[in-house]
Amino acid sequence: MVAPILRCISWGRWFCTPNPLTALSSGLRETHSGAKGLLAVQKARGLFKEFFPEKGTKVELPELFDRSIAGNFPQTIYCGFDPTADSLHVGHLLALLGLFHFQRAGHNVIALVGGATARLGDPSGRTKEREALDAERVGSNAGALRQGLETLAANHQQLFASGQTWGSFTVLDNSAWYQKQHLVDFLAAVGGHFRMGTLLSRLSVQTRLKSPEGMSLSEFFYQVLQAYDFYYLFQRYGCRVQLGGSDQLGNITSGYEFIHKMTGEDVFGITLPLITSTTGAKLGKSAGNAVWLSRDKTSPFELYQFFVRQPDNSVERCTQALYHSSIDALELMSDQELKELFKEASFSELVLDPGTSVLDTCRKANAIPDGPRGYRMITEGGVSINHRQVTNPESVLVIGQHILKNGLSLLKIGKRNFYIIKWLQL
Ligand code: YSA
Repeated sequence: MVAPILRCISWGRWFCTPNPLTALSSGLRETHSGAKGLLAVQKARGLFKEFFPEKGTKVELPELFDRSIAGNFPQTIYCGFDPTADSLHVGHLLALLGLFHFQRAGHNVIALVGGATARLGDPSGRTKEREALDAERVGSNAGALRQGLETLAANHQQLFASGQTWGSFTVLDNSAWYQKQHLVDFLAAVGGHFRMGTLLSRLSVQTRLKSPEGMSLSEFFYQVLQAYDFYYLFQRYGCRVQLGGSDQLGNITSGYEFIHKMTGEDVFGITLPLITSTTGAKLGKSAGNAVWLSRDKTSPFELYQFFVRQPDNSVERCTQALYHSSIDALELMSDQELKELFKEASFSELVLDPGTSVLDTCRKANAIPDGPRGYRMITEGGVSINHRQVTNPESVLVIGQHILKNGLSLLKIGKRNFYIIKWLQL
């Protein structure tokens, strides 16, 4: 069972407190020596699912991030978010964290609000057509999403800043380039480069064509717009990588094919695993099971409860990504924020001596009884540190694993007893 704690993700005042431990934690940060390592690290963590194409014709994806290849650094990476609601939700979190990892590694990232695409409705992963949204509604949702993205990015910057050079975080809206686009000009310039057979073969299209409702032309056209966005961002910002949940595979492939046809250049897609509900449905607004990141829609406590409730098998299903997202989020929290979230938890400040063990920690925090009973609580699996079960009482605490980058450890005894430990003299 994981208990990711994501209050710091829900925007609003949770993000307002600068982390007093930033300076301390910066020394403990995972170093991003380049995104070649980042790709491998995040794949191993389960945040990145697939990279495609596996090989470019001129360049391969890892090479783009290899500092030793002159002129190839920094890269620009984008991910799109359609404003079909007035808040981001937990499903968007993985993609956003993916962008943040690239940004910390020195690359420029673009969060694209789909002010135009949201009007058509992405058919990917849907069995039914999306309810049409009028321009006014999409416009106000787009404003809310932009604000959410900017708040998250600003707080990420504030809480995670280190001496290293970060890439930029830019929010764009694709309505900016479609607003001025004449339909006939667009079809004449772009339409001829897409083959119907290829478009029809996409899983998102096939699924919908076979459904009783069928598929509308606007939905069918969606992938062309997303492909054009990728092309536009490639031309304007040199963006060669698009990130998205695995439901975006078809749309990203359309962009890859279009750019390759138009320019002969290599671009790439990176997918992330889909977070699903316990019944296997993709978490999101459409399935009616969204867990919002805006605190006005889902309270921090409910957000936390959502993660606590995740059964082991669901966490395994969406790989380790969710678990690691929770740790990333936990690291973004100040001790003040943790205290607020875990109102019931006891908070101790302890000195970390060399060799401090799991047993010492539990005892010093008064989390387990003295004697053999306390020892057994650990060996029998009742204790976890930072959501990872620890069963060896003698194992020594390790910075980066048992002690987070912000100098905190979250100790859990049994199902619901939490102890927050702030380590002094790290
Ligand atoms: C992308 C690129 C463009 O050029 C224009 C628009 C887009 C938006 C894209 N077609 C889309 O509809 N995205 S979304 O608004 O539904 O979700 C935003 C991102 O979060 C996507 O990458 C999506 O795959 C991801 N996502 C949504 N629910 C998810 C999830 N990822 C993991 N688990 C979930 N439950």
